[in-house]
Amino acid sequence: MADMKILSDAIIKGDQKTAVEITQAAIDEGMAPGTILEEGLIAGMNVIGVSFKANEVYIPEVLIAARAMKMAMEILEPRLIEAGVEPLGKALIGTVQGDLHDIGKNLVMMMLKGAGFDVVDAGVDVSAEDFVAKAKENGIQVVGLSALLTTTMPAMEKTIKAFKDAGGSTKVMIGGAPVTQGYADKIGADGYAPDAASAVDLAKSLL
Ligand code: B1M
Repeated sequence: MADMKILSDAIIKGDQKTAVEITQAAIDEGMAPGTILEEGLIAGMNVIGVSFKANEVYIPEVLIAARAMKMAMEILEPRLIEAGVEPLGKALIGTVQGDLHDIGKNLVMMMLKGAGFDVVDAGVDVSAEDFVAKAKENGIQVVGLSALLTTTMPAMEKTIKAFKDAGGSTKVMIGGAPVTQGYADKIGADGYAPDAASAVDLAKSLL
């Protein structure tokens, strides 16, 4: 019988081949897709998230684990849809207007996917209007704004204002190297996360 502990260990090690094999074996044995997701894939990514926060693993290990998860998800996703397994929530992530840095933003995206969120990638250099339009179009609950330049931080404030003006209940969280909790409080963000693993905890708390 496909062992979910071996699957979660394969994600932690970034062992794509084993992750895909065990996922396929579990599907073939008729295991519930939600169980494979929760007890295998998400369990593994959760360990990576905790270790990343504690500086026990670094960006390359997170990227390798996320890639293994992505490969396994490719075969599991159609089964999840068939089984009607609901994502944890819907998130939209992008880098604000004027800013082209996307490595941190992509990490946040991968960790959110790893935690079970349905994530829409808004890309880089995204205007306040585009964030609001994409959030509306996709029924987004949590928006994540990333900025790496001190000169683009004001675009976060502009985007938060655009969401407030548009009304609705979408929550906006922010992050990126120059961003601080104090800045988040000052511009009225719903939350700030210093790293990708904390962004997952924050997004969950904002749902
Ligand atoms: Co740029 N750059 N860059 N750059 N670049 C920095 C940011 C800089 C600090 C370098 C320096 O001068 N020491 C500096 C900014 C100075 C400042 O504003 N204070 C800088 C500059 C000035 C520039 C240009 C203006 C340079 C120029 O052209 N004169 C230019 C701007 C272009 C633009 O955006 N309009 C520019 C360009 C570039 C490249 C294109 C060459 C490249 C980006 C490639 C890419 O992203 N695809 C680049 C890079 C790579 C960097 C450095 C070296 C690395 C950034 C990075 O990816 N870090 C950076 C210097 C440095 O940090 N050492 C630098 C790794 C990444 C994982 O960390 O994004 O912080 P980070 O994400 C973290 C957290 O911040 C958090 O989670 C992640 C990890 O857990 N996080 C979030 C991020 N977003 C989050 C969102 C959340 C929550 C958490 O919620 C939603």
